[in-house]
Amino acid sequence: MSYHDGLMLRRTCAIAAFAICSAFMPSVCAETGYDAWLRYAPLDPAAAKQYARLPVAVFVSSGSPVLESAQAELVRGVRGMLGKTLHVESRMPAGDAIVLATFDALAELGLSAPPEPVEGTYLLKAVERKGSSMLLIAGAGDRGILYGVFAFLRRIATGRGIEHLDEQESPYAPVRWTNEWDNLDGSIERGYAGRSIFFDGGQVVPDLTRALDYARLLASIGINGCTVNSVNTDPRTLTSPFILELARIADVFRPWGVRLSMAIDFSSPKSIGGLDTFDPLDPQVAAWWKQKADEIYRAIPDLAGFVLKADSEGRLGPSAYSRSHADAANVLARALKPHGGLLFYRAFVYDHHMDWRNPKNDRARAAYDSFHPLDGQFDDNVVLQIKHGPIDFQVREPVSPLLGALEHTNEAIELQITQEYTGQQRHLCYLVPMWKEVLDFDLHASGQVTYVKDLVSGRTFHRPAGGFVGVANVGLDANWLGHDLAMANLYGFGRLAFDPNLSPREIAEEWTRMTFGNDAPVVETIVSLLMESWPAYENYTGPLGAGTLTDIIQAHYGPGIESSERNGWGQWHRAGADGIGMDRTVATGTGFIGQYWPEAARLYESLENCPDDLLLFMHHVPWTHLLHSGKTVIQHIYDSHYDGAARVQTFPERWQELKGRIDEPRYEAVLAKFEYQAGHAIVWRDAVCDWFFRTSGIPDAQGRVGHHPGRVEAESMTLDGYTVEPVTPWETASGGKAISCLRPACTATFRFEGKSGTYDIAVQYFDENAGVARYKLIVAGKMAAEWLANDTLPSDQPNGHTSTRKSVRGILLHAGDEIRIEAKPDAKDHADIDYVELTPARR
Ligand code: GCW
Repeated sequence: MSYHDGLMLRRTCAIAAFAICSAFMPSVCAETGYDAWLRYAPLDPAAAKQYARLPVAVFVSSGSPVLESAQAELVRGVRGMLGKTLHVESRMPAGDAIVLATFDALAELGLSAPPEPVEGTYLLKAVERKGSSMLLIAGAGDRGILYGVFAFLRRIATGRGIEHLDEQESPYAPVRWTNEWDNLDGSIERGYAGRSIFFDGGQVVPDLTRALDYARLLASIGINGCTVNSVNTDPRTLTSPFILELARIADVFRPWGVRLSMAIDFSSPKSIGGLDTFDPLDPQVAAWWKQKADEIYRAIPDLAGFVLKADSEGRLGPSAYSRSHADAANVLARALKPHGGLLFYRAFVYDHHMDWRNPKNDRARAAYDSFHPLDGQFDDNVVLQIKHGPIDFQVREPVSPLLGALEHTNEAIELQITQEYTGQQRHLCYLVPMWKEVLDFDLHASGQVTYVKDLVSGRTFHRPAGGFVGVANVGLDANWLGHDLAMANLYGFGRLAFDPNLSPREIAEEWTRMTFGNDAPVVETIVSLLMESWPAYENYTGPLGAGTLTDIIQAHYGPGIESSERNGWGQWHRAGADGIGMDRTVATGTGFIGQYWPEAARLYESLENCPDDLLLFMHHVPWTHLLHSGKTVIQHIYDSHYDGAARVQTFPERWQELKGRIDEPRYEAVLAKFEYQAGHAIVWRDAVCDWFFRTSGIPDAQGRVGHHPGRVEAESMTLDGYTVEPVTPWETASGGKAISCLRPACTATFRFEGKSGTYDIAVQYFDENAGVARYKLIVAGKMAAEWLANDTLPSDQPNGHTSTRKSVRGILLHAGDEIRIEAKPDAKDHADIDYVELTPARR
């Protein structure tokens, strides 16, 4: 569905919802996901009752674009959920009222403000005043009021009372930003939900409605900054005409209290500025940056700052002139300083041409080795932006030791909302529990209790700036992230950045209630699916801290176990005949563990202490090494992959229990995603288990690996037109082979030889991004299913990215029945098939 179709549908729905829902019937009206958690769907009458005494008069003590948004949002939310129209009064009403006021204005109302509140703090309070009830939504600054309004509406949407309301919240840290990796041509690096909402064809898009609506979503969870262009930025970003275009985005962000920031290219003084150098210590270069910053602030007076990726993955940086990262950061920070801007310097700096033969080389060391020696050399408006783990957003990593190694430098933690290594929004993977573990980790900096959340927020070392950055990469898909349930990650990022003491379950529940309503089975099911999803994903994709065993060179999506070895990218797991894991100990390994403060290092240095889930990140061990769990490493790998895949087989069935309780379009869309995920988890399971079996030579004690009852390999069928081809990498096809149709049409046939009964039939085929092949499944002469291979998976070859399962359930089979697949290839999609699997019907 296009954006405009989505909007139309949303509007139709809104009108219909009003007609039907004015009678306060539970709404299962068609939705696109566009409204995300801000749907304001009508509450059922019983739940609405507790808000019956909500005043209808609203008074706002002053005016500003942010306050206008706050007031309009309040009216919109109350009207949607309670069917009540609020009246905005220009003077303080004599009777009951909802009052929106800054803390500064509270004295005029005879009320006292909290002492020294940080910007964005809000207070919700029920006050009796001169015999009338006043519901106060007060805040430190206009943003505080806006956040207060959203918090108030959240209470109503989740059915919490407002009787004796007295809630005060302050944002945990000043920096709560998203980064978007959007390119000026409209593509998005590691974006999985369509094209950019900001750019197209080298320009800012003419209609910025989508950007405005995004800012509203961000504001509702307390996000106050957004970098709109990719850190792999185009130098044209800083040209004068483009700055004026960016100013249009800043204009639509502003009413929601979201400040624009931009990623910049370090070589700009030379590439677009006409200088013959970009040496940060050259006075001409400093002057160029200063004049550029002045020009930008004339167009965007509230620009939040710059983000810089330098000397990383081919980006130019200070090393070109043998200057330090501090030299580079400071020249920019000084240009921003007079305007109050921040310079985010990314610590994601490593050598991607490292010699893999040297066992002492270690990419995980890079950020600490590059930046720890510079602590104290960065200006006060520089923030080091540090990925949460030392490698790169893997399904499991230890906390980056650099986060605990900077006492005199501002820092922000970079988390990834877009699921680059965690299923790319085709798999459900609720990341909030992972982030929470990271934020609650005690790095023991200076021997003290120092949780990551306190280090990054600047609380530990009393830093003036710091906080949380989430790489979001929303796109033009109507539901923003491609998978309706993936929005729990965007929501959860904002909620944790505002209050990292919230629990992942609380966040999941709050998000579910707002996104799908308060129906108990809906809430229970969705919360449990969310909570199970990261452990399940970890189980079927990556064992014991070895990383996500994905193809790390290309798509970062399907299995590609050996792709991390024998190259310079440094994501090595070093699996071989003798065992697996990176030895990062101080005693015999790369010394990475020595980058932690001693109390944290002690957790990892010895095999006895090292937690199982990070064992292979820290140690190289034999396949038969016994884990704390009592299992051998190899048996754990087999078991966890079978467990993880089995867990997600339950997802579609559990979702189906919600039919009729969720609007049809979102119900169907999520069901399709779950069906796909269940199939792809089996691809993962088999690829990983087969590869580790071949490498270790140790069979599965439970006899599952390599034995697949009911599976008929395509290469063993009677083929007409099809030819047998090897698949690369071999482990991504059952038996390493598939059949490929190089003629206009082909068939593959076999006879069912099992016991008569009802079966589920799974056809494992490859849906390449090179054409749209057609398939027919014919059982005993009758059409059982017909489908197109028209997904847009990230490869044009048969492999772990494209291997896809078509499941046809409840087919009656008699011994001797013929099962035939008829296929028509299209362009370079050769209608490849891996196998067919028959299992006694499950549902
Ligand atoms: O994980 C890698 C991604 C790159 C990304 C880089 C980074 C924007 O694969 O696409 O580039 O990280 O964070 O800079």
